[in-house]
Amino acid sequence: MTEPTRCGFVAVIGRPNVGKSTLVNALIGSKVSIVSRKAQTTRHRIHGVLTRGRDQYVFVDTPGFQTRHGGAMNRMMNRVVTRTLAEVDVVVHVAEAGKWSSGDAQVLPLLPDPAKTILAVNKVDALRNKNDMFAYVGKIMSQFTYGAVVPVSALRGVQLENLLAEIADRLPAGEHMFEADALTDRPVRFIAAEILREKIFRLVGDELPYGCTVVIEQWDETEEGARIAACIVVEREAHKPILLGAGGAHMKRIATEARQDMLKLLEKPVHLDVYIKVRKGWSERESALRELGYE
Ligand code: GDP
Ligand code: MG
Ligand code: K
Repeated sequence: MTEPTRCGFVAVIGRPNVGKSTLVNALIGSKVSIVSRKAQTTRHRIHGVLTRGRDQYVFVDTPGFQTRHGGAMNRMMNRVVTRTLAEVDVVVHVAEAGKWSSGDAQVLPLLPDPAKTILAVNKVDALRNKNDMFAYVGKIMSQFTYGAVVPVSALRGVQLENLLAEIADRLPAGEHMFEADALTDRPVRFIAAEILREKIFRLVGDELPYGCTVVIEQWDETEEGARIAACIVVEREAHKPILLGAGGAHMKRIATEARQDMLKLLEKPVHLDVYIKVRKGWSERESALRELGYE
């Protein structure tokens, strides 16, 4: 008799910049959700799917917690996180080796049943003294009793098999929800917008406040190529020159790099036009957020 298949949702949670996106990408083995140095670059739930033998893991890359800024954006993201954790089968709480802060502690009250919750201590490659790990994990375990603890390095691919094995142990028996080769349930248009947003954050993320989003306004695709028009929505007139850079150099680079990635994604020539629009105080108004596609 063959063993039944297993399939379940896996949420990856943790404060910004602990390496959640990097970890999901490393586990799936493909670049699905975006990665950047800047906090808050994953605003959407992204399902990355990994199918191996009888097991199918459907990853949900939750948005990071934003603690310093209030507002509608923050409340909405925390609601998304809470709802996500209630729905999933396994929760992977990602923390950074040797660096436990109030941002990490804020995650604890939201964690569900300890039995389905795994602590992944990421960035072990950056830890100078490996012995520090015991004290670090001990301190965390005194606050929440995780079902398992796995030290990993998402960047270097260390211990990822062990993490997958712990997750697999917690997957419920059931039919697979996705085709074996499915990578994400996000439409290609969404991924294209994420590509552009990643380029913006990488180039001007340090100067540009969080209130910036990308809307795909035109998408004409044929066998021969794609014509895409994207609009970058910023909160203030003053954000425009930051995005543009001297003589439009930033914008040019952002558009060029995004176009190259989109070309790889679609595997055909891409003509990309990028515009900037100012929409005052948009992150404070949930109605505006919904209009822009944040449900
Ligand atoms: P997220 O905000 O939790 O999704 O974090 P990201 O995946 O965007 O990663 C934040 C930063 O940490 C990026 O600069 C990553 O390259 C870096 N990072 C992620 N995983 C590791 C790791 O295992 N080791 C090291 N040294 N850096 C990592
Ligand atoms: Mg992320
Ligand atoms: K990030």
